[in-house]
Amino acid sequence: MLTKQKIIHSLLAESWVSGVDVATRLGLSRTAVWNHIVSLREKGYAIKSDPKRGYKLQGVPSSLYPELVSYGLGVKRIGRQMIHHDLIGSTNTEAMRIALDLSDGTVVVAEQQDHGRGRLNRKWESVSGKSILFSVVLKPDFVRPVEAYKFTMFVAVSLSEVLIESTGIDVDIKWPNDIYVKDKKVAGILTEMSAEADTIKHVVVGIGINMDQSSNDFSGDLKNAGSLSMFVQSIDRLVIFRQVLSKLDFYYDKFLNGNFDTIFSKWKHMCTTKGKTVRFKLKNVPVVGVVDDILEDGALSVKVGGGDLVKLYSGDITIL
Ligand code: BT5
Repeated sequence: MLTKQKIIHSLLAESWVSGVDVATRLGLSRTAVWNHIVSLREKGYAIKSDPKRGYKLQGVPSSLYPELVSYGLGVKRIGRQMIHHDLIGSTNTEAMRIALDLSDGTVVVAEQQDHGRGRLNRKWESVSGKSILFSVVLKPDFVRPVEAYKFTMFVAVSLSEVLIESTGIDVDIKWPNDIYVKDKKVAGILTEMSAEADTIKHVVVGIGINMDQSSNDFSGDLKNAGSLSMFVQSIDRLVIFRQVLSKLDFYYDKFLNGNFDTIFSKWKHMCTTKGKTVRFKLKNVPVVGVVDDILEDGALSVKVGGGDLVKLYSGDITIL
């Protein structure tokens, strides 16, 4: 753990922390501790100092800094290592770029992205500090490239459960990767991977959650985009992010331990796409059908004219 992180954790744990105690615990001089306090203040921490009592944390910045996110997090893999950026092109692009050097579960998080991506290089919009934008690097040993949909599924289940548990709102999963509240898309998932023949080298799952945007924050053509603050009164980015990381860690552990069936049945239960009339493109031709089922291999089975079943493994559907 970095020294600054240890100092913040001490300050979060106690109301006053003496400079001598911190210096002894961390093996630093009192001047070194003071220098860290100065740079933490520059980062936005409000830290009171008193010659007799030491230091007291009076306020924290609104950023998703690793030292705040990690405090008492208790995760096995996801979020044990975190890299934070104030501004980056895309956390997915960055995580894919450096994945080889990162351990399983490392999180790359940003306050703002200026080239945020959806699938097929579509744009993912965000406003600084109003979303949670992060990517998780996963390096499971045994998952085959054809099972990539399982990552999207365990992430969708984790996100939905956190939102239901912490806000009480109804959340729907729209196949394959969208999280909706009522008719608004409030979160999206982008799963990318680097694979060789039958082996996955690493997977990067990118997650964007709209927290506090108003409808004016989305461009005009994004009629179905929404944020959680449109549905719930007070919602805290840091609290939700920490809950999402612990939930991801919980379900990733289940996944690694061969319990994907539980995840799949939860996913199916929360996915409202079944039974809906949908439009999609088949070899570039628009087709309308009724969703018959979501299959174990992640495919959407759609009944089209004449009763034929079409299996969709990727792409977009419009619910009619
Ligand atoms: C997604 O793609 O929904 C995946 C979004 C993943 C974003 C995260 S943010 C952190 C990480 N770093 C990245 O660069 N990406 C990931 P898709 O299903 O293709 O949906 C993209 C479409 O959603 C766009 O074409 C828009 O129509 C719409 N859209 C764009 N921004 C949106 C927003 N903030 N909220 C809701 N919809 C949005």
